Amino acid sequence: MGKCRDYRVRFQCPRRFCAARPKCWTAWFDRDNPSGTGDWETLIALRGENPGKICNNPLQIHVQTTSGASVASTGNVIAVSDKNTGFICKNSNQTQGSCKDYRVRFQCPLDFCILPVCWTKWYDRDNPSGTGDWESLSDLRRQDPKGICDRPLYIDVVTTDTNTPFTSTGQTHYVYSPTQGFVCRNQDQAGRRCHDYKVRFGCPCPCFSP
Ligand SMILES: [Ca+2]
Ligand SMILES: [Ca+2]
Repeated sequence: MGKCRDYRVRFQCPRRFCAARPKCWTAWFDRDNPSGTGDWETLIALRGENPGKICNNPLQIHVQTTSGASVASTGNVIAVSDKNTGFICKNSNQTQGSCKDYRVRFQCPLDFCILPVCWTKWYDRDNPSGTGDWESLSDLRRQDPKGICDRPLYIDVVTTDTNTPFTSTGQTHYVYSPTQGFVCRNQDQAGRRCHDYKVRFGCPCPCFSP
């Protein structure tokens, strides 16, 4: 007198089916100008400044100048241009003039563009007066067991005083991840002192969760 086990199924499809899976593009991002050392449109900085606006595993990067010209047309020597790091043009690499001003966008799975993200409240459980600012996900879950979804997709970290994105502070992280939270250690900083940060997590909205 048993009952059926609970099964799940999946199907193998022709390669062209998977290749044709719908995709989408993010908005264009232009966070830097080439007036300093170059034009830095790195993924880590863009994510820090635009939390939840770029998927975790982009499929492609698309780069053009802010006026819409192709990279090739500029004659610039490009240091980095890939979907994992983003885009970097260094003025020091140019034989004539400096880098143009570029903008970038990323191709993502369609789900990313159509499924809304719900953000938790802001958390600031620690101050950097000890060894650093410890806002790890495990500590935050202990403090607020029901406040954070099981699998956060994104993390947003800003200073508590000026709401400056962590990636714009020039400080070094020890942990910076949607699944582990955020830790800044004083010992890793040039000034031996972290700013005080607050964090929040981007989750699948409850009505869209599996
Ligand atoms: Ca730019
Ligand atoms: Ca803090």
